[in-house]
Amino acid sequence: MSESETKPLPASLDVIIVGAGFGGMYMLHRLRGLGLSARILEGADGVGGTWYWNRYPGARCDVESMQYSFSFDEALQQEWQWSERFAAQPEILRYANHVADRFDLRRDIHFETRVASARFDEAASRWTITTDKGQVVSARFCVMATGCLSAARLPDIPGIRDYTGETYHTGFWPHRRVDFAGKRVAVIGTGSSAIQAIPVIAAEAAQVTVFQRTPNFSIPSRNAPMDAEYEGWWKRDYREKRQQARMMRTGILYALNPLSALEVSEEERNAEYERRWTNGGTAFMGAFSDLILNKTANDTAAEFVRNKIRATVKDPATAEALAPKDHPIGTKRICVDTHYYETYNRPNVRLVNLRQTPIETITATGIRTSAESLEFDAIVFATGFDAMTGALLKIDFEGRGGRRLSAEWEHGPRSYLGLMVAGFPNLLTITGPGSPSVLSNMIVSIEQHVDWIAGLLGDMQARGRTCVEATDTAQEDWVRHGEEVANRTLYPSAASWYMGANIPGKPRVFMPYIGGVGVYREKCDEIAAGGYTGFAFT
Ligand code: FAD
Ligand code: N01
Repeated sequence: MSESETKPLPASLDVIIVGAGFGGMYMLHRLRGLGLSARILEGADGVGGTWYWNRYPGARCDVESMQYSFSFDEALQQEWQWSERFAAQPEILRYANHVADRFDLRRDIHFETRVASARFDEAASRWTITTDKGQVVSARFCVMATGCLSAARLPDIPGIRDYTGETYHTGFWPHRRVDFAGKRVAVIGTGSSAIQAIPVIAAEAAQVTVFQRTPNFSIPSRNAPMDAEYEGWWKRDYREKRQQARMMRTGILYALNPLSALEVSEEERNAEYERRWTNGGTAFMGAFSDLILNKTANDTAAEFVRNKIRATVKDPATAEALAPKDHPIGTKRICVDTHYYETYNRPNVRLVNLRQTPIETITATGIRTSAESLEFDAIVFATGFDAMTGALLKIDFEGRGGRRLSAEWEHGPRSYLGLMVAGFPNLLTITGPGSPSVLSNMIVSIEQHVDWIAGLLGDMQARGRTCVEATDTAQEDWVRHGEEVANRTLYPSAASWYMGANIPGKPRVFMPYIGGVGVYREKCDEIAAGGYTGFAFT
């Protein structure tokens, strides 16, 4: 019998939190501090969210460990020691478990419990939440910490169910070690997950065949064991550095060059790209201030990376197929790798360019493209997520007057600040669409949202208020503002998951807020200081 089955779920609570990733865990901690009764409902049998599910070989963070960690507790951040510049999944999962233990969170988490529906009772101003096990709980507030990248997605490839070999999805990888030794492995997809997994799988398997529809830009991570001096530099004044990071565009403290790529000579420009390529990681995109604003500036960075790919991959046709030309660099989430392009020089690795020879069907024994039939022992689907809205829309939400979230978001998500949706009182979303979320160091954005929500609930407690709702006008203004800011950038020109473009039929709307983490924080703080403008209370 699991822990959750033995722990009764109270019939009535102040707050239900859905999800026990970093967002849900920190929310629980803050609510306890306010003296509110709260429980987390979590589908998995452990904490960690993303880092619980994504156990594929090579899974690793692309924000440096010193920054991809909680900042809310000085003792925690001083004591925890990361072993590498960019932490791998097992270490991040250990950290999540450490946080759960250190703050005694588990006693209020119900694992293996999925929320199926939530209905707002207007008379009582409370949510009635129903789980997949038929449990029903009433809560004043519902906080969704369901994650932006937690609804893993298998593609609609014909024959997918006919395949009789081993299948894996990077987003729900088995808990046991998967042995690829001596096997013929297909990998479908070339996003961040695939780019991390392919070099590791290729080092073990007999053969790896990568099925690529669209190439992505990837920057070497230059991962290395944690440098004690660097760790010391961070920890000496961790609080101050974290504060600086919070005000950055991406919530990551790194050097942003204020110059335009077009105001320096070609020599200087390439020297800056080279310096950042050598240093590794996503800071590459900070080389110049206009890379996501100006296509001509962006082209210089894109061509620099394409030339790196051409210089690394020995087979010219493979190199050209791997060199992205369909989107400006950075407008799809930039990838960070360890020897990704070099892997194509291995004799056991082959790239199939699906733009030339598309997959026709998956067969019982492998994959058939328009050109050939290939047999595999295993297929790895690195095909991504129904991002940002997927996990929320899996839950049947019924708000005020029978409003359904699925209907409200039929043409794309609409929210006020990515925190609340008009018509759904007392429902809060951590890193919801309309907030910086996936465009940031997500732990920074999670902490900011959790702190803001805790502030709101504390304020309501103090004033004896029981119900909060975003007004339609505030929501419309925020959605319009979000669109305007996005349209000033190159982002909407890419067929990315930020735009919902990876899911057939999903509305094409730029979902995160691109105004910047620091700017967004200031707006949220101003709104709170002004008595929560744009929110209606009863
Ligand atoms: P999650 O960690 O996604 O947790 C959500 C939890 O909610 C899950 O455990 C899920 O099971 C649960 N849940 C969802 N729906 C329900 C339901 N209906 N009922 C019950 N439980 C439910 N971000 C960065 O900033 N830097 C990185 O380097 C980075 N690397 C990443 C690598 C991978 C492979 C992926 C997939 C994402 C990465 N991210 C990264 C984004 C990452 O998702 C966030 O950094 C962060 O972990 C999100 O935490 P969360 O608590 O918001 O959501
Ligand atoms: O998913 P993706 P992901 N036939 O959507 C292909 C975070 N993350 O799991 O582009 C063939 O990026 C699809 O092709 P196309 C990070 O935010 C971070 O890799 O649609 N191919 C694409 O190549 C990231 O952005 C890290 O043409 C099909 C791939 O599958 C996000 O999670 C590591 C297909 C999906 O790529 C998602 O990354 C991992 C089909 N029918 C994840 N359907 C870090 O390094 C889909 N594809 C921190």
